[in-house]
This record gives sequence, structure tokens and C-alpha cells, in this order.
Amino acid sequence: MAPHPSLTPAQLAAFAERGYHIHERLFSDAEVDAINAAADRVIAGVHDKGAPPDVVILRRAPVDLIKIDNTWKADSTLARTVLSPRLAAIAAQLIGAPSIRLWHDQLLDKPPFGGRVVTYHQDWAYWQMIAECETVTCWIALDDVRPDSGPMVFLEGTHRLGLWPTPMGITGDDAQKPALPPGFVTREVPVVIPRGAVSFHHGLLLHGSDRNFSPTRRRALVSHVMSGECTYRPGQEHQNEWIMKRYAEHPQPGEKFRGPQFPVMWPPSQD
Ligand SMILES: O=C(O)CCC(=O)C(=O)O
Repeated sequence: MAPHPSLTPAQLAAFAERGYHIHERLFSDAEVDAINAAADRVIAGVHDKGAPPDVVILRRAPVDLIKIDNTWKADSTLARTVLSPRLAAIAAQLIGAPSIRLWHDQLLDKPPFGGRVVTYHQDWAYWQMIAECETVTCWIALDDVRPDSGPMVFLEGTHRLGLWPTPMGITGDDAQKPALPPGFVTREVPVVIPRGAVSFHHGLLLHGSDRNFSPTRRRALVSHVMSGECTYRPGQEHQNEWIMKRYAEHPQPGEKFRGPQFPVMWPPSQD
């Protein structure tokens, strides 16, 4: 079994300071080819696990939005990828978590010369059903990301500013950049990475993305993960709340997340 990636103290300190960590080439070309083929099958409605994903948004021009949530339920290649101990090992180190569970996954596809603006936002602002902000988004590039293909852009260090209101209409035409406190020093960091590389960001880091102005697709498979210590807090609507209740095993308010909706990724059973 390949050793799980281990981060240096300098990488952990940089994550604490900046709110993100970019890890080069966690998935090989052959793996990315297989993931892309699986993603195209799921987009076409083919499910090798015999069940559909939880939420499917497939809008063609002029809206151009492909967003499929919880592909792991539908496809074994995508499940292996989003539940990979490679991702979980890194996420656990970044947030100092003893264990990691999947919150949900997302397949995102920005078509050539298309896609929508994703307004600057914080992931955890939409996930208030998780009481503790111990979440990491693991964003796997499935195409070489170019400066003009609508990369995610991080506002470095903004995870240290606490929780912001959620923007209206997160995918639209208006970038809605937040007004940061005077004197707060940040920089815009475009996530321009090769396919197979993975970007990890903190649940409070402000980030967004532009349309794809390039002739190539900009696909990503995203594994949103949380510490196994996180607990369920009702109050803000989230699809995971009603979906988890389809299963006999799910958390009660105040309990740690458990049950089939939130698979354990770390410690690993096997790679
Ligand atoms: O891929 C994008 O453009 C945005 C993704 C995002 O906001 C996220 O994964 O948290």
C-alpha cells in the first residue's frame, strides 16, 4: 500500500496562515482519465452502482451549469476517488482531526466558453448543520486549470475573519466581492493547477470563480469532508438533512455525524 501523504510543519503553518494548501499530482494521468470517463457516464445518467446521485443539475447553454452532488452513491470510480484516504490523510492533518467523514461530494463541469460566476463565499456558511467549523474542501482538478478557464480564486487568509453572510444567488452573473475590513491584507490566489493536483481549503476561506473563457472544459471532482468529531445542529436547511433521514442510522441533534450518508474516510480501511 502506498504511504499516505504526510505534510511538513511548514505546510501546516502555511495552511493555518493562508487557509489553503495546494498538493501537486495526487492522482495519476491514468486515474484522471478513468475519473473523467466515469464523470461523463454519470452526466449521461449511467450509474454502475445501480443508484442515482443525490442531486443532479444539468443545464446547457445559456445557463451552462453542471453540478452533481454525491456521485459516490452512483459510480464506483468516483466513490473510490472522493473517499480516497489520500485526501482524508491530508485533510486530517490540516485540521488536526482524529478521523474524517465525507460531508458530500460534487462533480462540477464548466464547459468551454461557458459556465457561471461562482460568487465569493465560505463553504461552512452553507453548512451550519455542522456545528463545528472543522471542514475541508478537497478540490481535484480533472483538467489542467488555466488562468482563463475560470479557476477558483482564494482570498488568502480570509478564513481568519470569521463567518460572513451568505451571498444571494451563488451562481450567477455578478461576482459580489465582499468588502473586507479596512487594513486587512489579502491577495487573490487563482488555483491554476495541473489535472490530478488537489487544492484543499478551510471552511471559512472566501473563494469564488469566474466563467470559463477558454476553449477547454474545466472539470473538478470535489470531496467536502469534516472531522469525525463534528456534530449535527438543526436550523439551517441543507439537502443532507432530509437525505440522511432516509437511512435508519443518522445523528440526532447534538450527536456526532454517523450513518451511511457520511462515510468514514479516515482512519482508512484500505487504499
Ligand atoms: O469550482 C468552482 O468554481 C467553485 C467550487 C467551490 O466553491 C467549492 O468547491 O467550494
